[in-house]
Amino acid sequence: MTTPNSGETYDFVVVANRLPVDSVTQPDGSVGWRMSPGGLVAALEPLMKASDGAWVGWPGAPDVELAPFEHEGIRMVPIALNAGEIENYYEGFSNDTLWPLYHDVIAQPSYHREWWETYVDVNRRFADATARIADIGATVWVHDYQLQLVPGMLREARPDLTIGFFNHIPFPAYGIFSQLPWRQQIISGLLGADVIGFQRVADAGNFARAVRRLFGYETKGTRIWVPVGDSSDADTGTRSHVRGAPVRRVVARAFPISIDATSYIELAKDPAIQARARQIREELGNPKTIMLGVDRLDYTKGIGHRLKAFGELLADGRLTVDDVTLVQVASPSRERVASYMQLRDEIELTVGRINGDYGSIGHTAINYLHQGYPREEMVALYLAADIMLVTALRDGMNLVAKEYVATRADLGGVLVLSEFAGASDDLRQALLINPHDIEGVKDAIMQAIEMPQSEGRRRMRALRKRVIENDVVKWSRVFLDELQNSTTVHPVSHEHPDART
Ligand code: GDG
Repeated sequence: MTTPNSGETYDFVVVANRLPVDSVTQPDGSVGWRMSPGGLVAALEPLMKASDGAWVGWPGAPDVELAPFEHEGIRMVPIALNAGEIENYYEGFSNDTLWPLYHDVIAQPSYHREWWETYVDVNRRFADATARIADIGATVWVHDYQLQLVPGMLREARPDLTIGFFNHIPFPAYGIFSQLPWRQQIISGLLGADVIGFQRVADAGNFARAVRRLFGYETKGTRIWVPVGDSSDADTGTRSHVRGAPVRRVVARAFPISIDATSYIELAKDPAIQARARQIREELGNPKTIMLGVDRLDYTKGIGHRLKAFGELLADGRLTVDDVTLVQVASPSRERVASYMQLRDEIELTVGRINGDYGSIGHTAINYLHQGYPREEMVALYLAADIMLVTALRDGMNLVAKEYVATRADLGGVLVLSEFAGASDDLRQALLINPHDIEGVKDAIMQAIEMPQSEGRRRMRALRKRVIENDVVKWSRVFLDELQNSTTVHPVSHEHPDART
């Protein structure tokens, strides 16, 4: 067991790949920090400030060795990564092995033993840093697929901790997950947590099945009984179970993430942002219909499928560029990973072809923007768009869909939403589509364009109710309540799981 530092310790520790700050160079040349806006920060900031909280994460640039520092009331504990580690752990194993595997192999995952070794090393570094700063009996909340070994490593070093884990991306069916050469180690690592959160019920079910298939542990509903006497090895994933040994209850269930709805509602009320939305419409030539896509440029987002459907509607003459324009924000992402470079080429070729074939002087079919924008501009775009297209092929949740809905207090706008995005579990009043069914996507676009205003308003009202009632603050509260409950109400026992309800 590691003992916490005699100095700085914290009773609530968030562990995520990235710290919630970006570095900024000040006018005088010195480097400072700016909070990076995001739902997770919005949800956890009040909690971190209210408790004695710290955030462990990578500052986002290579070889940045920094002592812990305070920013806007949050203690930041930076983890340094060198260029080789970024290549193997982050761009390699996280984004070119786990990301495609967990998104149903839309792109081919690459399996490299040296990437895996660095993933183990970096996870160990995060776990060690956390073990040193967590107070006795502290609560630790680990986030996402980059850090799946951390719960197991932490439990071994610090059995006194209460450990939660949340997976922001899907968890694949066993038939796909089982491709992973290190599948046992990953499951073993995750089972170190007391509560393992997923976006969808189906993700939690896939995880429980992997546990049964790989370890034969008992699972019932959202509960998994993990023998405490098992010794696990992060490198090999082997586990040896002592019969009759006590069992530890782990909860694996869905906690669908959401957004900081209030901040979007507030931004949408801002007269300057409303004026900017009107200006965007004018700059686009006041078309009858503006369609919008906002995604990181990622192959999971189905941008190509969306473009294909729109291109065919123009080719069929069901739409013309005089009436409809598509604004596609594709924010730059993972630009050093080969599959992302190839995707960018494909998307840009398609955009160029559609614009060349169907555009006219003064009317561009697709306004393609390979840029990131401030949140105010995103909200202005949401306000300006008559139709929001979310056509993900696989997506843990998709926050863009929820942001669009929160923004539309005017009850305007229609959301077209892929059933393969976690958001579709909740947002049933959207026009739900299967993005692989191009005819279906085309019909949904036409239905959105032709939708009577009364129907659009009715649907938007229902969607907004869901998003406003289930915001990110509620998400974190429900997760942390489950976590507290898991350790206080159900301690380790010798009972056989079958004896429980
Ligand atoms: C992962 C999971 C899950 C995008 N471009 C700009 C910009 N964004 C913002 C959006 C939104 C966020 O980035 C993207 O969130 P998504 O949920 O849509 O997708 P991922 O990045 O893939 O997130 C996903 C999420 O984690 C949370 O658990 O929902 O399924 O894949 O907030 O607005 N923001 C600004 N400028 C941009 O150009 N300001």
